[in-house]
Amino acid sequence: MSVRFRVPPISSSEITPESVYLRRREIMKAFAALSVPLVAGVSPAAQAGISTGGKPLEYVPASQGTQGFYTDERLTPREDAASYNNFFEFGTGKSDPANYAGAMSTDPWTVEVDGEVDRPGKLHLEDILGRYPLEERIYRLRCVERWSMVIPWVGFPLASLLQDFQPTSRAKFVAFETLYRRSEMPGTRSFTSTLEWPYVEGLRIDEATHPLAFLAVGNYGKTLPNQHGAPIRLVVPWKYGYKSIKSIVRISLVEKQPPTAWNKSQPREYGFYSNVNPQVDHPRWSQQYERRLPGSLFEPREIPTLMFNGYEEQVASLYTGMDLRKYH
Ligand SMILES: Nc1nc2c(c(=O)[nH]1)N[C@H]1C(S)=C(S)[C@@H](COP(=O)(O)O)O[C@H]1N2
Ligand SMILES: [Mo]
Repeated sequence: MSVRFRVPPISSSEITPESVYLRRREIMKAFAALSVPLVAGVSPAAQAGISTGGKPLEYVPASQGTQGFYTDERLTPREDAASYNNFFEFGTGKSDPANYAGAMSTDPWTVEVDGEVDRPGKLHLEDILGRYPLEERIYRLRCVERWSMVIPWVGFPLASLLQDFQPTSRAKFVAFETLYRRSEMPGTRSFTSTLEWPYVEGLRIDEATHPLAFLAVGNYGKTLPNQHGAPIRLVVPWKYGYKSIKSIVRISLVEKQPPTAWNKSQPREYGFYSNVNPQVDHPRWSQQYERRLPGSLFEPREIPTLMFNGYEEQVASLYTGMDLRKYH
């Protein structure tokens, strides 16, 4: 695990100058309203006044370190990361979270830890911030829908929190649950989503305690904007994005494999493991390529998807002997 983790750098022809890029929907918008001027050098999301997060955090910055904690790929600009999200509690559209998640109140916030632990209990967000030293991790995150980003997260290893509650020997899996507050979450009141609420996710205990599994309380140096899952969300960089559950209120150590939101909704399409795997197609599309955001009509920035999202060296041993087609 001491070998420095590297990925091939994106060639300069793939890098779109800031002043040139326009995402598809921005172009559509520009056509729809030709009177709207586009200011060179400022992204459309920034012009639209998207909230990109709150208070500055103190943390150890990411360094060109080991074990996949760092990549020197170009960061996704924070305005783009904060305006193209999946957070179905606020709607199914990519801009719904940026538009509606502001209504979610995140203070006070409590995370309950229960189940197969010797010391069940609750942590208030302030306890969490006081207790766990914050560090930065620059991770790729790849959505099952084939877009990907590179985001500097601020947080701490999930393993540190789990350890404090002393899992028993029967704790084989970790189940996570998102806040479910209908009054603040229009997507949970709509009939267009097939998900059940609250949104739930799960990991096997050895996945959850792997050093790459991260609880983020911020990104780009500040507390999380709500659309990214404020005030605390999971980041599991070798799995498809939906495993990285947002706005967590409960973490339960359990003996049996827990249900997960997407698997319950469409079991044929979404398995429990959901490791990024270019060899295993989604039933409706290939997973071999991804589009690194921000892309544009002119430069889609399509790149090959890597096994375990490029974290193979770090995590492959978790799955030795498993048929990754069957356990997808
Ligand atoms: N509670 C909750 N968590 C969620 C989701 C969601 O709809 N609800 N969407 C997931 C999906 S599909 C993705 S791709 C990532 C997106 O994270 P980001 O918007 O911070 O990039 O969040 C994941 N976490
Ligand atoms: Mo996703």
